[in-house]
Amino acid sequence: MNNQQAILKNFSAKGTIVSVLPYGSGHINDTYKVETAEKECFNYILQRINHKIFKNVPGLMDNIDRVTRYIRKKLENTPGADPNRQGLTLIPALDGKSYYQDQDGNFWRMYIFIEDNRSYDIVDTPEKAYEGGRMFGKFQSMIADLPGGPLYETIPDFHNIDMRLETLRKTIEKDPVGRASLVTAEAEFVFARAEEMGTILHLGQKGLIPQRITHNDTKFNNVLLDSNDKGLCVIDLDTVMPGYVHYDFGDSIRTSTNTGAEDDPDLTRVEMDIRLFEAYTKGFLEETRSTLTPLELDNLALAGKLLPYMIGVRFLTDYVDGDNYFKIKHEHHNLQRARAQFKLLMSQERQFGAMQDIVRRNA
Ligand code: ADP
Ligand code: GN1
Ligand code: MG
Repeated sequence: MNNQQAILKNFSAKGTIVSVLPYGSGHINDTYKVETAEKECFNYILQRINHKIFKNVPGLMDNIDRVTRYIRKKLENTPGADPNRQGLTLIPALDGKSYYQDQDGNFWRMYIFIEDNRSYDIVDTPEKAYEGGRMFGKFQSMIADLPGGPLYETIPDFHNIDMRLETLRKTIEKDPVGRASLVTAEAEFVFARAEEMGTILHLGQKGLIPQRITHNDTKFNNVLLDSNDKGLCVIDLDTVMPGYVHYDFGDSIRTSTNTGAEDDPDLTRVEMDIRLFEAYTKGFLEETRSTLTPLELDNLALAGKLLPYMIGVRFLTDYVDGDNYFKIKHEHHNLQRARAQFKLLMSQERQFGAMQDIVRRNA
């Protein structure tokens, strides 16, 4: 807490700090909730940005600064909107920058804490799934006309499945911590599906589907709902950059339709609930369908399968590599996560016809 207290002195936040406590369940950054004594002052989120993963933090923060300012401007011009709750608000450092770098080279940022929010790791009703779909769809349409040129690519090839598979292949070959023999069945599962899973990337590479500004981390806990479970704010903007609509749709399907946890040790709990798929799709397409091309729409259901596959590949790679990327809670956590993602994919494969029908009905 002392270190964080010293860091906080470098930001222009108002109020007397009473506590700084670890917060949330993100796998990448270190997040703290900062509480202030005065009723009239905001509480805050303080984050140490993972600069091992994000190699150019000033570039990343410039993206976030541009996106949050643009959304704020739109909200300020929307009657009845609340810009401090419906968008993220950065608190500048004392030198005016959007982040502070400490003596050890760590990068920190601060946001206004959005009060009375609900953040869900598992979605249990179609109403919540619908709200998430609406919010991520709206986010995409809100920043579609962002001025000032393309956003900086904070992690190059983030959703390039060919590259992810190549990394898995090489990591298994190198076998740095002697785990390769433990993942033979999972690797076989992965490589048997490689061709189908390359479809969206290859359409993009041929210029047949457009690059848009996408969020790229639309896990359901990256949208905050309000105390009535209505959509409030899209958060976690580290990977907002150019991408295909499929990545945003698919990652939300991965997390909003799973009846189990992302890392469920009990695979019998992991299934795709088709009612949740329908509700999310309805919300997402209500906000985006007028801008999507027929080919984008034709491949949305496939995107629902692609993201569990791709994140499963990433968890598996990190496991074989010795857990250098995702935060883990126990020794075989990344393998457990990968298995849960592949179980979800199998459930989707059984229901793929219904997924395609739902997209068609809502397109
Ligand atoms: P990570 O990249 O590690 O997932 P996030 O930016 O998603 O980091 O933050 C982690 C968690 O902190 C979120 O899931 C959410 O619960 C909470 N959080 C982040 N920003 C805010 C905010 N401005 N107001 C309230 N809660 C927030
Ligand atoms: C990470 O930051 P967080 O926890 O919202 C990861 C996503 C994965 C997700 C899996 C920058 O998201 O890509 O889908 O974990 N973020 C990054 O839960 O790699
Ligand atoms: Mg997050």
